[in-house]
Amino acid sequence: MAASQKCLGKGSPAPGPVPKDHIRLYSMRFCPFAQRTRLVLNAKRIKHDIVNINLKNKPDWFLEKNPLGLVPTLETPSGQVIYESPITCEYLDEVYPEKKLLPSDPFERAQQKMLLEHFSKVTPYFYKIPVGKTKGEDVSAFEAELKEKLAQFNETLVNKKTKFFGGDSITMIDYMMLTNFSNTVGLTCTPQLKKWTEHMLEDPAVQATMFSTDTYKVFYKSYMEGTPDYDYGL
Ligand code: GSH
Repeated sequence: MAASQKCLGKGSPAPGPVPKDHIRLYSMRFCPFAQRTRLVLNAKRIKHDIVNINLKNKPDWFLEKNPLGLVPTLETPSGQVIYESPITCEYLDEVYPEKKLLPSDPFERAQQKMLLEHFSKVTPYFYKIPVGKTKGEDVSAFEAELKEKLAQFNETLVNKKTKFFGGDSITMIDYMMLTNFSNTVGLTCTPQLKKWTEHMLEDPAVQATMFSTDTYKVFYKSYMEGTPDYDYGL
């Protein structure tokens, strides 16, 4: 089940058919969007296999499955293809109904999706800040904007008075928002968000899909240098 295979690039033979009782995830080990799908697969204990893709040099057979050329992409044994991380996660939650991660109440579900829209405005900063720093640029304005947005998430948790964004146990929105915020800016001004991060790190699905801080550092260094080491640590 673990993502342990070396990535496949252009010219690699296409993997065989998806086994009958499995679902397949096309992934990249360090992709935060693919991690969402990996979290849901793990949390719901869904039988799956993982094919890692060399995103710098994508195989033609992968582009035929997902013309956007993005991971995560799911494939079922009958050849159905599903992509875009929130769509893959919702699909899995619907098709594998045990341990539902999305709330059954339509308003609560809508609230989670709205929160995800807010979070999606934040994700570019996780790229802009480290890239700017690598280039020696002044990123203080980006950092201030990110801090302001994180303060809003902190406020959401304060108002809800719950451990997680959907209540006192982990639900879909927590997996969608999983990020190591503290890598980008400190969390001293957002104590509830800091606690949320700590609770998240206790979750078995989170532990099963995360690498060590040092491993991420090495990967991101290679990524910033333009030669991402997708197989680092294998
Ligand atoms: N909106 C997509 C989602 O939520 O699934 C974003 C996925 C995404 O950007 N994945 C990156 C990717 O596949 C890897 S982290 N990049 C390949 C490319 O841009 O060509």
